[in-house]
Amino acid sequence: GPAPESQKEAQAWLEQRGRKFGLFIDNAWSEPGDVFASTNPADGKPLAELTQATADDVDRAVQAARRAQPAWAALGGHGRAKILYAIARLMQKHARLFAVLETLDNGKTIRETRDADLPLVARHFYHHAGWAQLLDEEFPNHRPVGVVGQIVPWNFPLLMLAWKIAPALAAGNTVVFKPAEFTPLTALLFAEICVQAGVPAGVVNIVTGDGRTGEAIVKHEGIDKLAFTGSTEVGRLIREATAGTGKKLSLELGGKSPYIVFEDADIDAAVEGLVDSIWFNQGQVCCAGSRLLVQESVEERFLKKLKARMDNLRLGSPLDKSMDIGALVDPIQRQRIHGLVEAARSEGCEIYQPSACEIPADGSWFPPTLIMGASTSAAVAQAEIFGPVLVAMSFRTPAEAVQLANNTVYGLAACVWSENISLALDVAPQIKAGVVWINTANQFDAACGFGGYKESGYGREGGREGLYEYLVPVSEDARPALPSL
Ligand code: TXE
Repeated sequence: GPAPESQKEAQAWLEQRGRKFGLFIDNAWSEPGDVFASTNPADGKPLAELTQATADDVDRAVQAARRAQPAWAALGGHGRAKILYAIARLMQKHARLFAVLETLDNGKTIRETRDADLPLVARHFYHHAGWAQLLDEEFPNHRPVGVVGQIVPWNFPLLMLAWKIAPALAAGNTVVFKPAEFTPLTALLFAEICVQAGVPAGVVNIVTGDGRTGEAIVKHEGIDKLAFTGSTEVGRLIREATAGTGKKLSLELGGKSPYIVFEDADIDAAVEGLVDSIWFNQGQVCCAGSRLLVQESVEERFLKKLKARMDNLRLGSPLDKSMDIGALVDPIQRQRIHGLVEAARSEGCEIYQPSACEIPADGSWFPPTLIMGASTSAAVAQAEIFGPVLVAMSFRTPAEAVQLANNTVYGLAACVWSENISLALDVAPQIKAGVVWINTANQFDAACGFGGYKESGYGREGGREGLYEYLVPVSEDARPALPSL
């Protein structure tokens, strides 16, 4: 597993704070109020108690953010960049502690938190430090939106925090941020990093709690913009709640992304890509390649190789660095996924799960699962399962592949596998998805805008596109006059 020191450090960090946390508002910690528990999903044991922030708490956070915003904007791009670079460096310095804490709180494997989440988090802060420096030059006719409310889910707690907070701060906004109730711990450790990095009081405020806290943020009149990542259902509620308020809004919601394999694909590479696409983070990924569309002529060969590869996936303690599959975030999710798989079974689908895959007695786990023979309208073919469950279907022609790929209310991501680059380049733009990967999967970079079409939401995160979400245009005459020579 990870060096025992990092595990000890994570436990010491929790112990030092009495495993009980208040809210981080105006660079100060409040006394814990009404608390709820966050558990380790790998063993079901409680990790810490967190404060359920009330509407009054949210109001204090918004007021602090409003007071801090003008000075934060006036600091200028270079001043803010210095602080964002400091955050990036501190995230790298404490990467192991963050990775262990994230794994404990979420259940995802240490291999992922250490090799994917943390490097991407640091990269995101470095990248946006760069943007802060370029802001005056590249966006001369824009100013910050003001105070931003940000609500994120539990699947990539720290990475979603970085995607939200880094561009908001770079553009001169201040934030009220709410982590998901299942995974609040790394956001609280991040609050301490902000203080160390010299983030002024009120610029970053972190309030914990469930949907009620989220609702208080959404409804607060002092919020100028909301950025949400989570379920399509809650995204819809937020859209309704903000209609007519003038609040700017971006939504990153669910997905049911197609993974298309043509007969001339490099089959071994496509199998490996699929393992990454659907079993990374136990399939709890908004852009997971959860619908395999494989050309009929290679279907049998592909599925045979896929099953053999599934047999080799190791499921177990997320802190053990040789594990491929960790725990699901919560037993509620396990129950939901189980229900969907059993419904498919009773409808006559064929279900494949590796026979040698042992499920630990405690915690919330689900084996890698392949469903075959589902109709295109079946729940498992249409609903976002958000678990380690792949639904396989076949097609005959490229046109049919495109039709099946687009047969979804979602439009977040897609993969196309073919050694015939003309075919791949012809098919890719016909798929209505925010990102289409060719002969690869799950490539993320801070410089590249990420987001969806249709019920996957709107707005982009990352790169130049993402910055527009945190800026508003100003008219020419609102710009400061040029000094006379
Ligand atoms: O999401 P929620 P949940 C999908 C996925 C998953 C399902 C449920 O299918 O199984 O959603 O997950 C806050 N006003 N995705 O219940 O409820 C909540 O506290 C304001 C896909 O965790 O959307 C949390 O911080 N905020 C997705 C955040 O919203 C509210 C990632 C997300 O929680 C609120 C997550 C309200 N009324 C889930 N109610 C993706 N595509 O990445 C809840 N929240």
